[in-house]
Amino acid sequence: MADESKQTVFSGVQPTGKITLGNYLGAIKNWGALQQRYNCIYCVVDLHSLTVTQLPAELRKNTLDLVALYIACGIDPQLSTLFIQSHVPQHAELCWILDTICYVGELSRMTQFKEKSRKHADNINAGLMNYPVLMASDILLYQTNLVPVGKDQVQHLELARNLAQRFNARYSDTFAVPEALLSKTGNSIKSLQDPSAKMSKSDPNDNAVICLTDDADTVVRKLRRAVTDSDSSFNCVRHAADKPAVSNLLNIYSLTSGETVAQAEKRFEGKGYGVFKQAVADAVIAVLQPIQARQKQLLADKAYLESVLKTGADNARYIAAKTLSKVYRKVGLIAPIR
Ligand code: ATP
Ligand code: LTN
Repeated sequence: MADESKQTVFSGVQPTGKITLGNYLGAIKNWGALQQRYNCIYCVVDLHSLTVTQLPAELRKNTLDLVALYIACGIDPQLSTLFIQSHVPQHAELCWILDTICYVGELSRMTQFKEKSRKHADNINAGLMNYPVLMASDILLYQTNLVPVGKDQVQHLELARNLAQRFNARYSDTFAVPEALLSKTGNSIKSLQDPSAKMSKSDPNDNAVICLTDDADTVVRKLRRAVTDSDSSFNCVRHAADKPAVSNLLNIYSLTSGETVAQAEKRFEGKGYGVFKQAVADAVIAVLQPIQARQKQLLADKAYLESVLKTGADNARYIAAKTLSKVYRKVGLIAPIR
């Protein structure tokens, strides 16, 4: 059960497509380290993924794969609450209440909504627009203080903060007001083909993205093909604003090898991009291989995964129900007759 003296951390990833190195370095990698200090709640946000078209069988597989991946990446179900969003009905229920205090204008201004509307022009559904309200519900149900995410989620988190403050002002103090927790160098890993775009699961160009499931040969090939910067200091491995592609590779190297960027710049001085890219590949492979092996092992043990998910959802439901009944009472709904 939750230790009341600790602050609460909540985060989630959608079980859509292949999880990328960006998802790992920007979010999941940082979750494990928080488990001792905080009450951590980690969720596979399957309801969010329905905002774009999914094949049901694929969604089911991706959801379980992601549960196993969380554990393989260091989430310890003994220390953290790990569950699937749709197993806790309070997420969708709070979402309805928060919908009624959220303005359409706030949602239509969201960068992710605009981008996804462009990408999925044939399916601009109401859920796509409402997506950040469901995310606010995820966070606010657990009285969350800190949300470890990548930079692209800061705008959504700002909305969650606004909704919490708006509800608190209107109905008296109910929700904790959460803050984003950003990784210093990993909060925005870029595409290997275009350093002005983030590395994204839904990028149609396979070479732009390293997936956590990629084997060693694939990682080497993708990094060999990664673009570098066409500046006068060709073949110079330096972290600088005018070298966004090399800086991105340096960030990836630093986060996977454990060396600082400065140490890496020194190591690759005068060595050229070929040697550097091979070293980045080696560091990435050394991180991915044990994760892949552990994930495979976990997926072979369905009974264990199911027991983790049952305990996680029971625990989450208990906390979520407390917050939701408070919310229902404050807005004037009559409590069910028992
Ligand atoms: P999509 O491409 O479908 O938008 P995504 O790759 O952004 O998906 P999400 O499930 O939306 O994946 O994101 C999960 C977590 O990973 C979030 O905390 C998000 O901020 C983080 N994240 C995603 N991409 C990156 C990236 N390139 N660098 C750092 N963090 C990232
Ligand atoms: N919108 C997030 C996924 C997400 C999330 C959350 C992250 C849904 N609910 C709650 C943190 C906290 C994304 O990464 N696209």
